[in-house]
Amino acid sequence: MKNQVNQSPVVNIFNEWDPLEEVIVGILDGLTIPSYEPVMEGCIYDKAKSIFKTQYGKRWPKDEIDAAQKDLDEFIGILKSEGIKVRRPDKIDFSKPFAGPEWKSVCGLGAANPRDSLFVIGNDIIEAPMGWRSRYFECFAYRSLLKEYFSKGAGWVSAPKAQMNDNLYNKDFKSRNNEYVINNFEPIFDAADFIKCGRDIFAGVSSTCNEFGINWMQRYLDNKYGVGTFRVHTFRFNDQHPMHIDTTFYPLAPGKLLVHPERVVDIPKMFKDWDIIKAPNPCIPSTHPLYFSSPWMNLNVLMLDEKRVIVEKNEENTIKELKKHGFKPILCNFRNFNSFGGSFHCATLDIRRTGTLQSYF
Ligand code: DAV
Repeated sequence: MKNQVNQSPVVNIFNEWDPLEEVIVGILDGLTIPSYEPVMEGCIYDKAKSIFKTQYGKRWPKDEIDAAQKDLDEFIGILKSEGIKVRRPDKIDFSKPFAGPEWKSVCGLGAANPRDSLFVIGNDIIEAPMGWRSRYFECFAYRSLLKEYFSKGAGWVSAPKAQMNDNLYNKDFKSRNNEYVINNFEPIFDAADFIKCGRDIFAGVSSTCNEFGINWMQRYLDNKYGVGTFRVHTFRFNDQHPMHIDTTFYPLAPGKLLVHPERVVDIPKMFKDWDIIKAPNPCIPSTHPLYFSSPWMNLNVLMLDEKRVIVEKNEENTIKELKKHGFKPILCNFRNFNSFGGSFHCATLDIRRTGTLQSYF
């Protein structure tokens, strides 16, 4: 294979807000119900548990997937009309069983939420170890794209393969603030447990991300870019089902931080000069099915640049609040997609934004 390294990098990401040029958007094809596994005790809300315990290996209800697909098509249409290049994962059969030497998974999950599997920083793409056994091979859905980006000069690396045996999980775990179902047996993270803000990267300890995983990320970045180039900050939030930082703590633009009003109790001192935007309560009806998450999908917006932000069409309070802080919301229906674990930030993976590495503090 011929390696060509372009002058302008095909992969270029340093923050969440530089003008977006190319993005991967997840797919609903092949989305399968995984079976209940130890990590879910820390992530899944009680009312959603039974489907994983009884319906595993099956497809999600067709009418719900069809409705989510309609949302996704609308979202892709908006991105394209804003001039952004949209890329899609490979269609993989996630219904096949797989195993490690010490565990089995009856099937995979899907590739609806690329933000979880791959961490893009600078010109580099890092495959996450993943917090769920059922998601162990999820990054394979992106391998065609990864090979293409690699051939055009991007870095491509995988975090250490996790053993994911029973030693990783805390026995007698109970969902409480500051309790996590995983311990520090080995480095574990989902890519969405990190969020980027130039030289500063914020990580939330969660049931899919331990301190060992965060240390691995800091050490990797130190070795690759030099000590002090990136500063990974570790936070703990008040959340009984912590999973991923992007519904909790989200630097939207220079000087503007969006936070969950209850999970973030103390704003870190480094943000003393920033405009802190407390997310309003979500408007999603309590009857709407949410299989993987809390209703706080309203925080999970996508920045197209420092002003333009994609927001769920029905989240009127969030739309108002963002306008008040100088943003220009672009509205898109996404409720039905939300059922499957994420909103606009989760459903995408930024590949290229126009911009350079800077410090915002
Ligand atoms: O707030 O339930 C959902 C995960 C988003 N990737 C929450 C976290």
